[in-house]
Amino acid sequence: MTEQLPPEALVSRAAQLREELRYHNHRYYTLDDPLISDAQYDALLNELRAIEADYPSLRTVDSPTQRVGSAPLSRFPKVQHPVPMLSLGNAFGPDDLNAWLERVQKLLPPNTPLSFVVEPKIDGLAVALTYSNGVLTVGATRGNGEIGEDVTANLRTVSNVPLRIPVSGATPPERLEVRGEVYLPIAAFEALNERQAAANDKVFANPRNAAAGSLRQLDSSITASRPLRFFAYAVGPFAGIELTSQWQTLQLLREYGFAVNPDARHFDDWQAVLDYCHAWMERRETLAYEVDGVVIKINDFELQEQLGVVGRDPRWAIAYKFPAREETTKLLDIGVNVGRTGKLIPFAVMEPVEIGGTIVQHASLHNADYVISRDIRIGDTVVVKRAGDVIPYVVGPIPAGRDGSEQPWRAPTLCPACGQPVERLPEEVDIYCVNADCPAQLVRTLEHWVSRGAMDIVGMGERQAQQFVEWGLVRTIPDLYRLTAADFAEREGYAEKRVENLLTAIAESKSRPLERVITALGIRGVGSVGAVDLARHFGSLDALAAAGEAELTAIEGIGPNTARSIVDFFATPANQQLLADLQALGVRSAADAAAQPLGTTLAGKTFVITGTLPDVSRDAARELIEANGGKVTGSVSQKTDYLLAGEAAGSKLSRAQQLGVAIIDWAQLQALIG
Ligand code: JCF
Repeated sequence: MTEQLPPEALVSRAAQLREELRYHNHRYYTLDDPLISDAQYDALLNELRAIEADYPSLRTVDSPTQRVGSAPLSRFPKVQHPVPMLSLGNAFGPDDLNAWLERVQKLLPPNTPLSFVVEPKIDGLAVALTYSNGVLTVGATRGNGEIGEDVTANLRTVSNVPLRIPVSGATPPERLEVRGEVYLPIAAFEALNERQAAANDKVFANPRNAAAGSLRQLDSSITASRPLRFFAYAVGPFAGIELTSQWQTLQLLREYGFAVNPDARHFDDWQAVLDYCHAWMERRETLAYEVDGVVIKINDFELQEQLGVVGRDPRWAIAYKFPAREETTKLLDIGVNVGRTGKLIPFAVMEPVEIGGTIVQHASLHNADYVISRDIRIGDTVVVKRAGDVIPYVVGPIPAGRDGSEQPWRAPTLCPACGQPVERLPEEVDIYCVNADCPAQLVRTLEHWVSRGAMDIVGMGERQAQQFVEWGLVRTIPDLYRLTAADFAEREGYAEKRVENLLTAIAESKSRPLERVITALGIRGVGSVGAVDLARHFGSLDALAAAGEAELTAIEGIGPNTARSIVDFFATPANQQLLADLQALGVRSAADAAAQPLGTTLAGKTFVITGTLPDVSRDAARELIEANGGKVTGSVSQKTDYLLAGEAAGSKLSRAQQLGVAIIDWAQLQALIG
């Protein structure tokens, strides 16, 4: 078959892609300092692959599509891998996985029985450890798969890399090369970045880069100071042992003393493989380390041999890649919000970017210190992360992407809302507006007061809170209960009927149960769960206000900091005035009958609620549990009887699984109550 001459435009596009890919490849693999996200890199690579597939004559021997990885730095001795270290082809959904299985089946005799080994794909860097008569002699990075770097001294510092095998002391194999992934746990990555930022050192974009940067230190004492870990997942050349399958290999490696991923599974059934892959999409959040997909391998080594390898990708294995949770984009501006307590919170305004199916254009910058210590500048290309149910946040800048036009940010010295000077307490990373009359604080306080978990005033939200403060209608919370229809005369968007509904909703909120009033007060450390404990214990605001720290800390769930902040709250004259005004206006301050249990079906049972429930809010679920005599707490422990789990449940779910706590859904809860 003769190929048509490729159009000029494609010839030059292919050349351009190759050059860009080579550049980014070098930054990523050799310098551990990528300029673009993995997803962006993959998009470029896929575009080039597509062009080369249509016009094979454009496929040069040195095209990045023909080789994964890059040349090692010259500073470490090079190591030739006796058997090349493979990479993995990618699948991005069940269709890709099914297509892979079909290809495998086509290449094998009809009806060959297949079994699969599935394991989470660790986002670290691949290494090969050579053991001669049981002693670790050489440790090398993967490099380009053919030639890696000798980082033996550094690998020896990785605490769970065995220096001698087997652990049992039994006779070692004559020769064994163990392959696996070196990684940095997420908590260690975050702690490392904190330290790096504090020391004005480079902040790593992700745990993978941090692991690579740590392993490729010429000074191995630096490597030793980073808590790297290793998971073994394959073997290279070996002599003196017999291995016939991937599953058997994992068992042997574990016996020898290697860490093998506890979540590796062996399945005969393809549907079980697909289900397991799917389950990992959510479970990935629960691990202490970063996982970017799932690896699926044909178990039997003979079948692996028959299937063979194309380029660097084995036909007998595939990586099912999860949607990326990290992207790079441009930081357009840094805004500052004023919180309910007056805390100034910087946030990033960015060029919109899609992360895991959601368009993100705002992200947290945590606090002023974070922005300054990481030297995040307006105009920078930044790494943004969106994981699980946390608010997207900026991980850090990519300084190499700067062109000089970026503007360093300075922490505000005046409150952006009221213009009064801000304060910073020594030893604290946060800046506060301490003006008690700051309108932004009032808006936030009001917003919180009317919110669903607090006084639940329907028809009021952020916008109304903003307007009422702006129009001077509300200067304190009690003002809310002094509003009349006349206040809204002639105001756009406030027709007669709407005002009537709003005033009714405000009036109705006066009889909310005590725990909601306590929640609404917004005492630092007291959330809706703590408020229930306090309401149960004290029965009235007056009793709570009179409590001392000792009595408060004796209540389960109330720690010393919260106890202190409760006492401080009620000791503050402005708050005493607030409570007196509310009482005078008819906001109830005694325990409501509804707060007492209606039923006792759940008496003595402790629940934790997590995830998104169908049709009901978590607050409503909590009220239902409490109305039936049950107790709801915030975290899973030995004492938890049930975890009520909804969609996208995260770490609480895995903790409950670990502790063997019964996990129920909304329908099961209703069934329990009857
Ligand atoms: O966890 C991994 N990152 C991982 C990478 C696991 C594996 O079983 C792999 C791999 C890369 C290549 N297996 C191959 C063949």
